[in-house]
Amino acid sequence: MSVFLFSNIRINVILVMYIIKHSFLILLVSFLILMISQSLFSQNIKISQDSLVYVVEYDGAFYNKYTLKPLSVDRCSASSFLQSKVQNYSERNLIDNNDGTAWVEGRSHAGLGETIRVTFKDKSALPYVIRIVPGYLKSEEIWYQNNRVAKINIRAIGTDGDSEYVIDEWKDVNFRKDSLSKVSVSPQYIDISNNYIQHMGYTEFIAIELEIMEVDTIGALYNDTCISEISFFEIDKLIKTYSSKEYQKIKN
Ligand SMILES: [Ca+2]
Ligand SMILES: [Ca+2]
Repeated sequence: MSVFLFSNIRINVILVMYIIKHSFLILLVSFLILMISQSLFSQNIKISQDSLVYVVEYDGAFYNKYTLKPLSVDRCSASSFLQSKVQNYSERNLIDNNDGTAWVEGRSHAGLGETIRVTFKDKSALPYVIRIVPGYLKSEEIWYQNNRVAKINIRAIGTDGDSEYVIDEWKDVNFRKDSLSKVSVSPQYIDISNNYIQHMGYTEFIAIELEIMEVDTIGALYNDTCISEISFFEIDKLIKTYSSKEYQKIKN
C-alpha cells in the first residue's frame, strides 16, 4: 500500500514538474514570439530618414541624373479639416516639416473626395517629385486609431488659354496596407515628372491638387483620414547623362 502510495505521489510530482517545465517553455516561446513581432511591428512604423537626393529623367534619347531641391509652398488649402478645441488638425500641418502633426479631414464620413491644393512661391517652379507621409504618424497607436490614405489622385493644374488644364493620365498612387507592411510607413516619394514633360508643354503650371480616392480603415477607432506631411521637389543640377545602354546596365 505504502509502495503504491509512494509511487503515486512520485508520478504526481513528475507530472507537476513536467507541466511546470513545459509551461515555462510555452511562456518563454510566447514571450520570444511577442518580442520578435513587436520588434518587427516597431520597425514597420518607424520614421526613416530617406536619402532621396537625385532623380533620373528620360528625355527621349538620354537618361539624365539630376539633384533635387525642395520647393517652398506659397499656399496650401484643403476642402475641410477636423475642428477641435484641443488640437490643431488644419492643412498647415501638411507643410510644417513635422511628420508628427497631421491634417485630418473634417467630414463625418471617411473623407473620400476631399482635396488638398498647393501653390508655390516660385511661379515658374515645376514639382518633379512629391513626398507624402500617409496617416497620422504622431505615434504607432495614433496611426492605427485613424484611417490611412490608401489611394490618392494627383493632378497638375495649368493654364491653357482661359481654361483649367487637368492632367488625367496620371496613375493613382497607392498606399495599400500590403505595400505598407513591406516598405513601412516611411515617406512615399512619387516621381511625377514624365507627365510634365509630355503634357505641360505650352501650358503654364498653376497648382497641384491631391484627392483622397480610397482609405484603409482596418483597426481604426475614428472615421478620420489623415496625412502627416506633403513636400515637393524640383530638379536642380544635371550631374550625369547616360545612354540607354549605360542606364540599363546601372539600373540592373
Ligand atoms: Ca506635419
Ligand atoms: Ca471623418
